[in-house]
Amino acid sequence: QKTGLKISFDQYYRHAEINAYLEQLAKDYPDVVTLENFGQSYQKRQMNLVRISSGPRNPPKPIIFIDAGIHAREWIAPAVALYIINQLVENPENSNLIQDVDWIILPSLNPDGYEYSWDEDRMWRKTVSPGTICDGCDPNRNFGFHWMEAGASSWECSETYAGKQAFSEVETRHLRDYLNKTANIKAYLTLHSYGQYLLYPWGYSDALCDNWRELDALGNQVNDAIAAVSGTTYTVGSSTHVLYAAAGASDDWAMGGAGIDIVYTIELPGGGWYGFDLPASRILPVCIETFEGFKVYADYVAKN
Ligand code: ING
Ligand code: ZN
Repeated sequence: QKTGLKISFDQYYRHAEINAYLEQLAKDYPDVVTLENFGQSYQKRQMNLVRISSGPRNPPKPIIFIDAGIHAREWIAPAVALYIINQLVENPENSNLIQDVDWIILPSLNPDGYEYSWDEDRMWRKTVSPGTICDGCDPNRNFGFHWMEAGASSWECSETYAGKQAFSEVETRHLRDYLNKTANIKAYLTLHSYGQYLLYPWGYSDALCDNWRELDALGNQVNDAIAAVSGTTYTVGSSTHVLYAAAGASDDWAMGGAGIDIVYTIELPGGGWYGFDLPASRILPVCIETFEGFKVYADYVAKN
């Protein structure tokens, strides 16, 4: 019997509330949702992910892995991740989306930073691991693939501080280990804000990944599907070509380290005063339009 814990998309949720929702879903939909321990954050917050699957198949179904919240202040990212989970599990109209694809979704990859952005500094981006002068490391410069080669800082007070060494942060190590041990991940999608970009590798230099034409074409299809809802358009291209070079990001590592083929950093729309503080009234419209893009990813992964 469902306990009826209701999630809505007119507000942002604290990390503990996100955990509570995931736990409840796993209880309410045990045939479809599996809650998994991803590990603990630096400050020992519990990080969970959900696997969403209509059931096993032989050979196994391809998996779409989605994470969000690697940057603390980008609150719309966990919100969209929760919406995807909610729609895949609780909306029967979307049952086709879990027939041929399994989904693994981690809505809160930097929970310490996220909570700090609620309680202390709305503009916090990094982790909170202590430094000598300044705390925190940019987890999206901390992955060990061409680490520190571009767009990252070795100064610990910088917003793009890459850490003392690659994978210095426990949260990035958890992601590395999870992607390394999990077979059949076909697509890695990481949610950020803001700017409306669909970015594919590489970020460490202006080189393009081998399958960039495929990623460019698919990105344009995703953009078309999102734009059809209410006109929001995304810029599609490699990180370095359309935004800026940055080494040590999770997307480069997902492709170059974990060997995943379909890899994008998705920069969701901005809003509010700073760009990261999209008003709560904008959450639902952004979720609805973005979900159309995820349908395109699911379709592509199922067929290729
Ligand atoms: N932007 C991303 C950042 O980490 C990015 C952009 C991602 C650049 C991946 C290169 C590679 O800076 C935000 N908003 O975090
Ligand atoms: Zn970001």
